[in-house]
Amino acid sequence: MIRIPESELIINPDGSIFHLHIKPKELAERIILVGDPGRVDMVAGFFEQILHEGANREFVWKTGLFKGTAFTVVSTGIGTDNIDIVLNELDALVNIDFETRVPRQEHKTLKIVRIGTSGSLQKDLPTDSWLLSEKAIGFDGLLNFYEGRKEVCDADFESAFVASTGWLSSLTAPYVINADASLLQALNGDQVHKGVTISAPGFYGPQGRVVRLPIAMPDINEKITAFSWADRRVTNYEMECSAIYGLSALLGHQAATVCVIIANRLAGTYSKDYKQQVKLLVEYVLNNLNR
Ligand code: R1P
Repeated sequence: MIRIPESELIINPDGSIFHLHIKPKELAERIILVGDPGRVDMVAGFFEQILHEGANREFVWKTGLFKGTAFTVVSTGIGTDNIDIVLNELDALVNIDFETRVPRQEHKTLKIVRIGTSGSLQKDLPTDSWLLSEKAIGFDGLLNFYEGRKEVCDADFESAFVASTGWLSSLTAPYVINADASLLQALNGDQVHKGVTISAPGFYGPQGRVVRLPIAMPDINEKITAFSWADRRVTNYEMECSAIYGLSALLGHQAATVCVIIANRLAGTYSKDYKQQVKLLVEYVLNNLNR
């Protein structure tokens, strides 16, 4: 087995991983990811006991017990570049021996659920509803840096999407990837909409927002809303799901994303108080992952 050099996997002097500042024994198998560091305390508020906690930059985390089961909640900050750090470091914590710096013989699978906020691209997906992402479309290009991209992505869906939207060749080609089937089943429920989620590498231009700058594909959102392929339509925009699904598939972890819709891009509406819905969704996810 090849020893991973100090420069490639940085372990802090206290034995914690470089950015997350988590030590291997402090991580639970069930992981909740939130974007906003301020939401970590809200999630941990459901724990009856806090076992470990820490913070570095935008990565704030707590491990605790929810109805007797250990969960770790970690904030990722915004964007798929942060997800590259979070997913690789979470995986290293369980699948690399920090003493010898070699991958462990026995693979450990994490259950990772992102709870976020999102903008709807469909009229019948209103603000304050919940959306479980069955598939993600990455506009961000992160997965293209990894060798196994082709094996885990849905090439047919990608081709149909590129053709139907008239995707510009000057932009990074979108990648399409599924959520973990068992987590989708665990999180399924009457109150949960299902859909296909775009993760964009920005909030404004990359999500078709025009404030002062004109954008390269002015009619992109109309085309996305109208797109359908194999009975699937694209439902919403956020900024992390694609990389979470892609890296989880490559690293051998289970991942799903469920978001509260806080804006409807077609109707031009914005939720009056989405925070209550986020809290209800957190409780729903914790209970469903605890089964
Ligand atoms: C943009 O405002 C942020 O909000 C959404 C996007 O994915 C992006 O991270 O999700 P979170 O509320 O989970 O951060």
